[in-house]
Amino acid sequence: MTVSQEADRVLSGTRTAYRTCPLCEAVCGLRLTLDGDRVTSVTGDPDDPFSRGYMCPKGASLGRLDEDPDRLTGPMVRDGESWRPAGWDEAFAIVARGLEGVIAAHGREALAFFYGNPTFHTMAGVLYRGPLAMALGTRNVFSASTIDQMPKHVASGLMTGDPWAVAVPDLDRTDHLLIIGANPAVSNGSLCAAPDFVGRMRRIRERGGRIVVIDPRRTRTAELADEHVFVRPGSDPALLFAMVHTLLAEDRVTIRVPVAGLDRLRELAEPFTPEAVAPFCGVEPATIRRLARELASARTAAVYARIGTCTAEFGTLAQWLVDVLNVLAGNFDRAGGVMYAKPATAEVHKSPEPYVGGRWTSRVKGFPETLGEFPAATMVDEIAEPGPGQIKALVIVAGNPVLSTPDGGRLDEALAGLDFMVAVDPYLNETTRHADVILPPPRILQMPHYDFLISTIQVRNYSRYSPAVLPLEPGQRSEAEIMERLTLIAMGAGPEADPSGLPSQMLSMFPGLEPDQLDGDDGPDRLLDAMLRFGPYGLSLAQLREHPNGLDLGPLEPRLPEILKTPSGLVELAPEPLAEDTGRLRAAMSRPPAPMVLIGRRHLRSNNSWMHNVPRLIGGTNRCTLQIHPADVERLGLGDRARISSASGDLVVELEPTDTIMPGVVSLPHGWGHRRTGQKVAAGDAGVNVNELTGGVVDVPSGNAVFNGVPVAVEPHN
Ligand SMILES: Nc1nc2c(c(=O)[nH]1)N[C@H]1C(S)=C(S)[C@@H](COP(=O)(O)OP(=O)(O)OC[C@H]3O[C@@H](n4cnc5c(=O)[nH]c(N)nc54)[C@H](O)[C@@H]3O)O[C@H]1N2
Ligand SMILES: Nc1nc2c(c(=O)[nH]1)N[C@H]1C(S)=C(S)[C@@H](COP(=O)(O)OP(=O)(O)OC[C@H]3O[C@@H](n4cnc5c(=O)[nH]c(N)nc54)[C@H](O)[C@@H]3O)O[C@H]1N2
Ligand code: SF4
Ligand SMILES: [Mo]
Repeated sequence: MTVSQEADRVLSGTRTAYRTCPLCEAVCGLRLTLDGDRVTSVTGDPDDPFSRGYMCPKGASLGRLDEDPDRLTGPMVRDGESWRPAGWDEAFAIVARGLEGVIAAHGREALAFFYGNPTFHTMAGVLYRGPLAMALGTRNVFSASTIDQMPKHVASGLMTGDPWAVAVPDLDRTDHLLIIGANPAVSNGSLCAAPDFVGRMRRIRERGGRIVVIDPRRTRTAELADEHVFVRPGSDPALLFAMVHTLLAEDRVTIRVPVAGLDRLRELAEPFTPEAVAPFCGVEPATIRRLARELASARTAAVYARIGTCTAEFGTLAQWLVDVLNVLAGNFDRAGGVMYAKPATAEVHKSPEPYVGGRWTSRVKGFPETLGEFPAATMVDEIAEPGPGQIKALVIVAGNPVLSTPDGGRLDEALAGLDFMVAVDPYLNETTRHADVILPPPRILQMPHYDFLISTIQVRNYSRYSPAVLPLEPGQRSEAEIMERLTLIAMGAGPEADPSGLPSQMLSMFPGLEPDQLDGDDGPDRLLDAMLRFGPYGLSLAQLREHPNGLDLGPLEPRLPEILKTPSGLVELAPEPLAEDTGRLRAAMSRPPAPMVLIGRRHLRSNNSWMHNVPRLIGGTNRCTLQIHPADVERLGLGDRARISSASGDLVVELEPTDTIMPGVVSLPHGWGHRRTGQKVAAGDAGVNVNELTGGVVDVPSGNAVFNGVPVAVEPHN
C-alpha cells in the first residue's frame, strides 16, 4: 500500500482508537472515536487497567486541541518582521547555515539548547534531547527541569546516589497521606503518576486512612482531605525539620532501611524546634508535633511534596526532608509508604556512577550545573551579557521560556538579540516568534506514544504503547525525524544526512540485537523495542501492541537495593551539601518577613502556557486573576484591579478576592500573557506573564527557579 492509499483507508469511516493522553503525568488511557481524521468523541478507556475510564476535561478536548487551526502545518521561516512558509529541505538548510555560522564565528560554547515540558511526554523528546545536547557540544543546556523538579533529583541523588530515582507515594495501599505544596485534584498529580488521583484519595479515606494537606491556599485537594494546614510560602523545610526534630526528640523513629548520617541529622535538626519555626511557618507548635506523631503512629504513611515546595527558595532542603521523614517513620521503600516503580524499559538514561553536582559552573553568575544543565533562570543572563562564551544561537524544543522562566520580560528582549534561533514547536508563540525557523511536529494523533520517563514514577507498574492514530500526510515530517536531522546537523553531518543514522548508532548500546529483529519502522519504535527487550520484564513492542488498553505489571515492590549507589552503600540521611545549605535556611528565619508574597496556581482546564487556544478550555474560573484575601483588599484599599510589583517588574492585574488564600499571600497562575502570539483564541483573553515578577533568586543546591514566596507589593490601580 502506498502512503496515500494507507491514508485513504484510515481516513474513511468511523472507527475507535486507543491512545495515551500525552497532556499530563496521569497518562490516562483514552478511547477516541474518529470520523475520518476528525475526533468525534473522547472517553476514558474503561478497559484500561491503570486509568479505568478516568479522564479530565483536557483529555476530553484532545480532539479540539489536535485540530486547532492555529497549529503550524509546515516549517516557517522568518523574513524580517514577517514569516513565510518554507519546504523542509530549505528549512533544514537554513538551520545548518545558521548553526554553522555561529560555530565558525564564536565556537560551540555560543550555542545553547532549551527543552521544555512536552519533551518529557513525547517519544522523540525523551529519546533524542540527550543526543541533541551532546551533538551541540555546549555546556549551555537548560530545560524545564530547573523550573520544576530539579530539587527532587538533587535530593535523591545525594541520598541514594541515583538522581533519577524518585520514590512515589504508594497511594493505593497507604493509611496516611501528607500532601505538601501539591494540588493533585487540579494538576492530576506530578512525580506521582496516578490517573484519577482524587478517586485514589477517596479510597484512602474509605478504608479508614487519613489525608492532611499543607498549603497556603485551601485548594480543592485540601477540601477533599481530613485536614488542611495553612503554611507561609517558602517555609516548608523549617516545618519539615521541626517534624524531624519531634520524631528524634520523642524517640519515635523506626528505620527499616540501611542508613548513614543519623547523628549528623540529629545535630542539624537540633535548633529547629517546633517553637523556633512556628513564627516563620505560621503553624502552631502543637500542630507540628501532632503532624509528626501522626506520621509515626500510622500503620503506613507517605509524605508527598511537589511544585509548591520545589519552586521555592529552599526546594532541595524540602525534598530531602520529605524523604528523611519517610525513612524515619519507617515508610521508605515499603508497601503503603513511598516506593520506586519498576519501568518496563531498560533505564539507559541512568549513569552507573553516584550523583555529583557542580562539575562546572555558569559563565555569568557562576551557578553550578546539575545533571549537565544550568539553571533555566540564568539563560537570560547568558544570552544578554556580552563577553567570551555569550550565547549567540539557541535551539529550543517544546519550550516557551518567555512565559515559563523567571524574568520572562527580560528574556523576551534578550532573545531578539540572538544571531540565530530554531524552534521545534507547533505554534508561533511568545517565544518562537524570536526564531529564524520554526519546525512544527505533526499533530498529536499522528505520533506514536510511549511514556519512558513517566513509567518511572507510576503508583503501579504498568506499560502502554499507542501507535499513531493518524498517518503522516505526504510531505509531513515526524518529530523524531526533525530531531534526528537537527542532531545530525549539530554533529556537522549536514542537512542531508540520512536521519536513520542516529537511531542506528543508539541501537549499538544493545549488544546482540540484530537490527532486523526489531519491530517498528522509525527510530523511536525500534529503540523502544530494544529497551523493552533489555528491560526487567523481557517484554517486546509486539507484546505491547497486543494490549492496546495497556498491560498491568503489578503493584510496586521494594527495590531500594537495586537503586542505591552511594559510595557508602547506605541511604545518606545528612549529605554534606545539604547540611551546609541549612545555614541559608537558618539565616532566612531571622530575616524580617516580607509583608506580601506571591505564589502560583494551576487550573484543571489549563496546562502551562499552551492550552489557552481551545475555546472550551478557557473562560469561567480559568482566568488569569490575582487571588487575594478580602482582608488584604480592604487593608490596601484595592478596587477591581491592582498594580503588583516585585524586584523584577510590575503588572496590572484583575483581582479575585477569596478567603481560600492566606492573608499576606497572593496567587497568580503562570503561562499567561499571550501577546504577539499566533494563537488567536489565547490572544483574546491574554492575561499577564507572572514571570515578569519572578527572577534572580534560585535554590542554591539545585539551581531551581523560585516562583513561590516572591516578595511583592500590591497597590491600588484605576
Ligand atoms: N511562575 C511560574 N512559572 C512556572 C511554573 C509555575 O508554577 N509558576 N511552573 C513551571 C513548570 S512546572 C513547568 S514544567 C514549566 C513549563 O515550561 P515550558 O516547558 O517552557 O512551557 P510550556 O508552556 O509547557 O510550553 C511547551 C511548549 O511546547 C510546545 N509543544 C506542545 N506540544 C508539543 C510537542 O508535541 N512537540 C513540540 N516540539 N512542542 C510541543 C507548546 O506549543 C509550547 O510552546 O513552566 C514553569 N514555569
Ligand atoms: N491542570 C493542570 N495540570 C497540570 C499542569 C497545569 O498547568 N494544569 N501542569 C503540569 C505540570 S508541568 C506540573 S509540574 C504539575 C504540578 O503539579 P502540582 O505540584 O500539584 O502543582 P500545583 O497545582 O501548582 O500545586 C502546587 C500547590 O502548592 C501550593 N504552594 C505554593 N507555594 C507553596 C509553599 O511555599 N508551600 C506549600 N506547602 N505549598 C505551596 C499552591 O498553592 C498549590 O496549591 O502539574 C501538571 N499538571
Ligand atoms: S488527567 Fe487529563 S490531561 Fe492528564 S492524562 Fe488524564 S485526561 Fe490527560
Ligand atoms: Mo512541570
